Order: sequence, then C-alpha cells, then structure tokens
Amino acid sequence: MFSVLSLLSSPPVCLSCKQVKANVLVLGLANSGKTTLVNCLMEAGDQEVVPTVGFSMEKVHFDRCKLTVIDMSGQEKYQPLWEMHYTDAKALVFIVDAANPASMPQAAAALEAVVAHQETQSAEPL
Ligand SMILES: Nc1nc2c(ncn2[C@@H]2O[C@H](COP(=O)(O)OP(=O)(O)O)[C@@H](O)[C@H]2O)c(=O)[nH]1
Ligand SMILES: [Mg+2]
Repeated sequence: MFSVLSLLSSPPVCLSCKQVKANVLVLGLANSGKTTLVNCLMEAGDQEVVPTVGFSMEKVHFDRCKLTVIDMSGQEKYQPLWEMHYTDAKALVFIVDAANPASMPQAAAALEAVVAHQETQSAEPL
C-alpha cells in the first residue's frame, strides 16, 4: 500500500491561535486500505474495518493542526461522490494497493480522472 499526497492549496491559518485547519480527502479503489490508514492516523489500532458506505469523517489533531479526514468509499457506485469534496479539500491522498497488481489499471484510471478534474488543477503532486 502507498499513497500519493497532493496539496490543493495552502491550509488556512487562524492568526490569533496559529491553528491550521484543513480537510484531507482520502481516495482510492475499494479495499485499497483507505480506512485502515485513517484508523492508523486516529491511533485506532487494529480494529476491524468494515466497507465504507458513501464516506466517513474523522477529526485528527497533530499539534496545532486540526485535520478533518474524509474517508471516501472506493466502490464504483460511490466514486461520483468524490468530486463533491474537491473544493473544500486542502490535501488529497490517493491510496493504491501495491499488493494487488491486477487492480493497477483501474486504480490508474480512477487517479487520472481525479487529476483531470477542473477542481484539482491547482494541486501539486508530492
Ligand atoms: N496485509 C495488509 N492488509 C491491509 C492493509 N491495508 C488494509 N488491509 C486490509 O485490506 C482490507 C480492506 O481495507 P480497508 O481499509 O477497508 O480498505 P478501503 O475499502 O480502501 O477502506 C481489510 O481487510 C484490511 O485489513 C495493508 O497494508 N496490508
Ligand atoms: Mg473504507
């Protein structure tokens, strides 16, 4: 499993408290490991993961950074929902299951559709 992180724009900073708030969108095919990664960020340990329906949202705090992590379902019928979150996302993580080479063409097509979308044109792939 690996991820490609792409910053869509600089995260907004609250000048009085110097806190950074940002939405992070987690995308990828179904079963690529998105929810497992989010659980790791949440330090939720090895809890059992169940298929994500639509999306789920988690709050993650790193020091002064408050992230809202939006874990999208990768099922084909839910992929059209991804674009609804592009505008508000400051970063986008695309998860690929490196242990499943057969899924690569489909993953590549999904990622190409993401980067071709007009709302992601200002993104800088990392
Ligand atoms: N071996 C292994 N299994 C993983 C890894 N990441 C996720 N999984 C398993 O892959 C399955 C799908 O993971 P999940 O996080 O639900 O994928 P999602 O559909 O992208 O959210 C689950 O059974 C996970 O336990 C990993 O890095 N290594
Ligand atoms: Mg999931």
